[in-house]
Amino acid sequence: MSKEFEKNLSGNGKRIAIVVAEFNEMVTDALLRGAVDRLEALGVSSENIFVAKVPGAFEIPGVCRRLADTGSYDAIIALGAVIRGETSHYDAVVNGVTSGIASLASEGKIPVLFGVLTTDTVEQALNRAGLKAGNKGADVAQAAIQLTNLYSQIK
Ligand code: INI
Repeated sequence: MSKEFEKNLSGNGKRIAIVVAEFNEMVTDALLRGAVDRLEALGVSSENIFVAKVPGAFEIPGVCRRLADTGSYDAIIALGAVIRGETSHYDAVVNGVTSGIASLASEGKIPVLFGVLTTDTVEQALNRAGLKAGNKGADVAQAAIQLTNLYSQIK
């Protein structure tokens, strides 16, 4: 008979790092609040949530890698907002952060969650940071807990 790994959303005892970009802070603050609130709702204690602020989304992957290399965290959550209307180097920033996080996540050491909004307008970003279309920070926080519990079952 086949066996399925258990889906477990308990954050008890988990240590979670969050890397959040300050660029477009109105949006990223809302993502951060959404993430922290959801982690706490799932049982992560506030002393076990570690927040690193970086200037912009481009800086996120480097800090995520340093955090991953410590071996001290169960998951890392990357939060940012890259808005096309606000930047001429949108594609460069998006490509940098996306490929950096994707390569770290695919190493499979710990879950690395991609909570970087890429939108055409500030309004679209705000909507996805809690105004209308849910809060991406909360969604990726829950995904982080689900994945930490899956990773610990894979032996
Ligand atoms: N960083 C962002 O996080 N979002 C943006 O929309 C953005 N824009 O508009 O350019 C942005 N740029 C800064 C970039 O992430 C780096 O901090 C900067 O290039 C220094 O490396």
